[in-house]
Amino acid sequence: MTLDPAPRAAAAAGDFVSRDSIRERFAQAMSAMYREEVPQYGTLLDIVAEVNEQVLQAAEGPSPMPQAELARLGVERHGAIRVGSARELGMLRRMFAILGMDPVGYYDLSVAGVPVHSTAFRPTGPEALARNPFRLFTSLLRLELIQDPALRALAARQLEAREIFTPEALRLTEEFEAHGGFHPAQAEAFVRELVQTFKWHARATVPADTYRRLHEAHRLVADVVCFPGPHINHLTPRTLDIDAVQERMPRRGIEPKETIEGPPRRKVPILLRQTSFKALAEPVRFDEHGAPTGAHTARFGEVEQRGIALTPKGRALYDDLLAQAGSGTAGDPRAYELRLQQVFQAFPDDLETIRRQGLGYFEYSRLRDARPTDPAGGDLDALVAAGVVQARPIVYEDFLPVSAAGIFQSNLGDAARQAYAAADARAAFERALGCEVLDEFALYESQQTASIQRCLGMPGNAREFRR
Ligand code: OOG
Ligand code: NI
Repeated sequence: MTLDPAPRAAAAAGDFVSRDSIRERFAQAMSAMYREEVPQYGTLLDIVAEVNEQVLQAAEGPSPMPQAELARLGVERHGAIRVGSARELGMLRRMFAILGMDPVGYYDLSVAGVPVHSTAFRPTGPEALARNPFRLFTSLLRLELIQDPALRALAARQLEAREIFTPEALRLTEEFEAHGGFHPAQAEAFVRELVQTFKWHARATVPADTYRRLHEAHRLVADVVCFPGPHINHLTPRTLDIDAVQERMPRRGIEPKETIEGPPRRKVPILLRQTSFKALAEPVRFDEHGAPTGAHTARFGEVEQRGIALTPKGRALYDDLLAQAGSGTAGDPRAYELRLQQVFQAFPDDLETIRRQGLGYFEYSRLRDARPTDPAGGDLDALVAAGVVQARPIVYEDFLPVSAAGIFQSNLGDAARQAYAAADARAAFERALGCEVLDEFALYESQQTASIQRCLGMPGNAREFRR
């Protein structure tokens, strides 16, 4: 990249479509495609819209959410895909960068018996997140965890031979990288081409018995290796009351998994709560003469409720409490829920305590009618107490590995989790990706710090006020 762009290049850049708007179109196109492919997703969107409407109407006083977040609520989605090779992951990283989505966080799912590791591609700046927070949980299959060497080699060959991107998507990516942007027609073409990669194909690329062998190694291996591309496996809307959605699903013919992943219901939602419904077995044609048909369960539905992002201290407390609740309640969902409620009493359930104890991240702002001078000598807590500065919780934009493992498992139907050696594979993942993943805590921290600096009007000094 040149440091001193020529005036002509600058003029051309002015006509480029913003990454945010390309992402917005991509999210819309993915949602429209998935609605066609999985009608239950449409039903789920209806239930979520109803519940959100009711929650907002029932809320007394000022809106429970800031305006920017309310605006994004109706279009907010995350999805998930699984790829099979370093090349596929590295290429996705370049393509998602065009949409303003960068890899945040590293999730090792092998510790939970799922042979993948993952990151979340998402927008990272507060403005981009407010515009459209579309995220894709992206997993890379870990072939080295297939024990049988012959089967491992077969899977590798299969993945080597496939091309999941259209020639036009590849060409446009290079064009974007060469020129630093897209004009409207290029943006439109790119979105159309990129969406093709995530389509469902009711056609396996291997004969039925190969599918069966890979499926026996792990269902996920078959899902990644036996198809022409990384079909989007769910798209998740965000609800303001996940318990209400969970309760309504069966009435609309959708059967949710038994328990909600993540923290229990609380007054102040923290992190992320999620529930999913099981995928239907879908007919598949196998790649052989006489084309016997079979079935594959690939796609499912999920909803999520998001709460405040936790600091490392808050997250450590969350992880600790979750582990405490998990022990000894396996197999009994009601007992688990009760225990979860009980154990989480140790996590403060009002915003001010969460803030004062440094458990969560906040965005600080001066109230409009407040005096510009500072009656409390730059003491942030005193300013908050005096009502001069307001602290709003920052929403958690990421994922939770234990929850993700629960979502994977509920849809894989694996009775027994497979045991894998917990090697640190992060470096290999980042090599495949072509860069290091961003640190989610650093992103929240810098948003909080910048807001404190704006509030106190003394850039550079806000460090002392870090929580
Ligand atoms: C991804 C499962 C994880 C979440 O929301 O935690 C996930 C997958 O099944 O590919 O989407
Ligand atoms: Ni998900």
